[in-house]
Amino acid sequence: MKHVESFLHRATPGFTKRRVQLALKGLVAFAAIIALSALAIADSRGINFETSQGYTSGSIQNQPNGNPPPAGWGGQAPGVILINPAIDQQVVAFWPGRPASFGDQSWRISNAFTEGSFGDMPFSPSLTNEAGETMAQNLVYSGGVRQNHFEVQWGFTSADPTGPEGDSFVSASPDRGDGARMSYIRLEDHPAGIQVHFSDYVDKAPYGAYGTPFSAMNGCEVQDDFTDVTVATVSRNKAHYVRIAIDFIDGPRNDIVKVYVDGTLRYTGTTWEDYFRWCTESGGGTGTTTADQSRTVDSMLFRVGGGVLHPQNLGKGFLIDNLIYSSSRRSNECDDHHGDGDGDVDDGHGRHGHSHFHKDGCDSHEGDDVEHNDDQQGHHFKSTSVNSAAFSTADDGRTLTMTGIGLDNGLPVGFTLIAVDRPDGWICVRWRIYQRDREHPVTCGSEPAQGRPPQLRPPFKTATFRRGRCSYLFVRHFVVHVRYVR
Ligand SMILES: [Ca+2]
Ligand SMILES: [Ca+2]
Ligand SMILES: [Ca+2]
Repeated sequence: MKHVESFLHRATPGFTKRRVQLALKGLVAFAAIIALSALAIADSRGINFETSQGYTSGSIQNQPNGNPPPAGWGGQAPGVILINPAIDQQVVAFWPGRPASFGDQSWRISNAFTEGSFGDMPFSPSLTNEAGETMAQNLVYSGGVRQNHFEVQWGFTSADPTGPEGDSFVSASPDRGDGARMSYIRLEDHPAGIQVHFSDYVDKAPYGAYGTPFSAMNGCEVQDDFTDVTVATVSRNKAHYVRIAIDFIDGPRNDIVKVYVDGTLRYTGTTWEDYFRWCTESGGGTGTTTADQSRTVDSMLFRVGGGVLHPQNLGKGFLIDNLIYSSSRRSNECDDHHGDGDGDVDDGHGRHGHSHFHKDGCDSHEGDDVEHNDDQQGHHFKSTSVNSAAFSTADDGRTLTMTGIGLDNGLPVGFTLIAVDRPDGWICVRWRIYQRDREHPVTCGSEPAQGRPPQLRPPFKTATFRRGRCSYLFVRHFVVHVRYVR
């Protein structure tokens, strides 16, 4: 049996070094700094319409700082169509009764003037990286690195919360910059409250299909149409927030749009993908994969459509503020996770060891690695492959569980490593066994030590030892400092 040793994490402030009596022989424990990264945002914009961001009172055209699209607000671009000056919209300062969260300045828009057009309506600044299906059409209107997830949230309230409006509305849509809207939210201001409407395009059976114009036509028949769902009715005199999260998934009838109002999921629907794919009026419906595709998005189109004038709403309408939108990649959420750990261990008597782990995604990836080296004890473990990993998040922390095989002082073992990023507190010991598989694969039991493993205090998390021809490594929950990479 190997010499009994315990090691203390020397990088944990407030954790005084002390020896811990261990019942097991040959224990080596180490602690690590781990980094479990979450989904990376590829590209985002946040607009509060304040002077600090370069916004000033007046038309939103070329704001902030005189920037035309795509860096600033404007009409369709490229092509540089200006926002129709007849549209009743402007950045306003110190609006009476504005919600505190809106700051000093907001953007006001009303439907005093409307029209049936798209290109001369207000478009927000473009993201660098568009979002859409792999084959979605961007033409000249969006670009960058194609992402498949888009999120947008904005705050709104009535600019005239005590008025008798019954016909005040504005719509907002993720768009690539020319009016090819992929989703839709409409705000309607009424004396009883502001209604939030959502619309998607639903292809009912028989479904559109690639092949011929006749197979495609099934996606744009009389039974197929845009919906109009009232997802919430909220008060007129407070700030409310609507958020839509879109997963663009290749192929028809599968995009996912989740609509949240004030943080609560109100509706799950789809995009307008199959309108563009199957309807000839949008350029689709040919039956070919070249023409029949959905569209990309990289900005928000705020539209006052219809063509009917509402002069009584002049100077009223809605205040819009705190607009945030982003594109990101969610091909396989598991593949967007990464775990890293590095730990130096010290027994307080000059002996030193080092541990390291790295894991990308949930399947086996090149570069995955688990190592522990302690020269003084002559102990070296290195993984030969990490076969799987699972990342989970709970209220009390994130967990990375890795399984694989490796060499423990040259002898083959299997292993499980559990890293928990819980920042403090006590955690019950959990054990996993490495079983060496040499000449006799089943000679190593799962309870190799006398009695049960001891309750170790944090930050210990792993333990290895040998008995006879068997080599074991225990991994337990542990507590260390955590560094998040977002
Ligand atoms: Ca503001
Ligand atoms: Ca259909
Ligand atoms: Ca789709």
